[in-house]
Amino acid sequence: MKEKNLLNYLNFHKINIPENIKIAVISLPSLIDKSQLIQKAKSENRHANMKFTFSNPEYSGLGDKFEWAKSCIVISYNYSPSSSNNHSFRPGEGAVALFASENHYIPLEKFIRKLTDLFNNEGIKVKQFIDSPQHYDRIFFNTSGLGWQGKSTMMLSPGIGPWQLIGNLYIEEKFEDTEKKSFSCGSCNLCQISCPTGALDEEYILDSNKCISYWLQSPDIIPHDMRSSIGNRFYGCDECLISCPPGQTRSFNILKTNKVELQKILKMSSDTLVQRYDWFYIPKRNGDFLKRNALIALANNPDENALSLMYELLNSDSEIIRFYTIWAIWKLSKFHEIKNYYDVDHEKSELVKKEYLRLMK
Ligand code: B12
Ligand code: SF4
Ligand code: SF4
Repeated sequence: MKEKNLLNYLNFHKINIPENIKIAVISLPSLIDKSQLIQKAKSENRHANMKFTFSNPEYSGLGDKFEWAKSCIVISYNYSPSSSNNHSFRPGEGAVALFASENHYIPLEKFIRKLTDLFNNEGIKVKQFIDSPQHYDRIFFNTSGLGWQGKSTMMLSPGIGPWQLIGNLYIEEKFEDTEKKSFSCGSCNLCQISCPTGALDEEYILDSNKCISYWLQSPDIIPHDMRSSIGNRFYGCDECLISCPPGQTRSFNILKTNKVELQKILKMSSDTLVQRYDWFYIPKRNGDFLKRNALIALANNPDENALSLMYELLNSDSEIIRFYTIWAIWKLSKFHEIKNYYDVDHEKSELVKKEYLRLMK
């Protein structure tokens, strides 16, 4: 029996595919299993202790998770803007990577919900995954015809490059496979040489220990050299995406919405920050980690009265804030003045004391 064509099926059910959504079908079982590669990254400690898909690679990396599933629809949402703007930052401004300038997962989730409702109404079982620790979202992308895995490890498509988020919908219905295409990066290596920290020195392999995007989401103490490499980035890093030629089909750079006023962030309460950026991955949902990012970014891109705010923050109730403020003042070469605003003998936190003494040397 001839398999159904998904596009015709959706058309028949009057489901519109928005312009910035692309879909492809892969029939199951796929015999695809990325568990070992995820496990390998973990055993070589390239995962920098992250949990996500690394918690249970045997499951997250398995393509054939469900006996009942006959196809998987791979859905990609292109979040690149249609207008362009200026990439330059003024002192005191921090950068937010484009994927996080707003909750770009919403349109992807909305479309997947539409498909789910359709299949549910037809009595067809489905299971969706978007950014879940249970599922490696890139799993079927390069065999689905949508594109290929670049040397940056990003999934790329012609005309879109890396600017896309990926979701998967397993369905209990056989649909025709999408046409396979073979693409590659060829001899390009621009992402590798654009990465400010050498996290992509080995092609197709990311060392998360060196990745800025990782550190800005990590609860661990950020190493000193990494703090400087972070520059004015407040959340996420886009260097390996911006440099990628297949994604440069429009002359866009960082939009206004990708800028934050770092001092404003530092003056907000931590709870307000968590609410304001509820789509960010924030360790322990503790807004102090976003303030930490803002402090580092402000020390790397200070404006006029950055220092006076830092002096105030030396008396913050938060251990994290005091810890990074001490470094920020050191970074601005004003460590010798710290004694006028802060008494290390009254410091309750051993961690903060240690940082102070380390920077004293
Ligand atoms: C953990 C994680 C991170 C970590 C680690 C990223 C990584 N590359 O592993 C950190 C925090 C650093 C991160 C950063 C970012 N992330 Co992230 N992240 C994830 C998450 C949760 C799991 C990824 C994972 O399992 N990695 C494990 C390793 C083993 O996977 P891998 O690098 O893809 O490994 C492959 C290659 O090494 C390849 N390989 C190995 N050897 C060879 C050899 C050859 C020849 C070839 C061809 C391939 C190859 O095989 C491996 C398996 O396919 C997924 C969501 C999900 N649930 O899947 C999102 C996800 C990967 N992230 C995403 C995004 C958008 C980002 C950022 C762009 C955000 C930003 N602007 O800051 C950056 C990009 C950094 C980068 N260059 O990858 C998107 C990527 C979409 C896309 N187009 O690919 C995803 C898919 C979320 C989503 N649902 O859309 N992320
Ligand atoms: S996200 Fe930034 S630090 Fe991480 S690999 Fe890409 S360019 Fe390097
Ligand atoms: S910058 Fe070049 S090498 Fe890197 S992912 Fe893009 S096309 Fe591939």
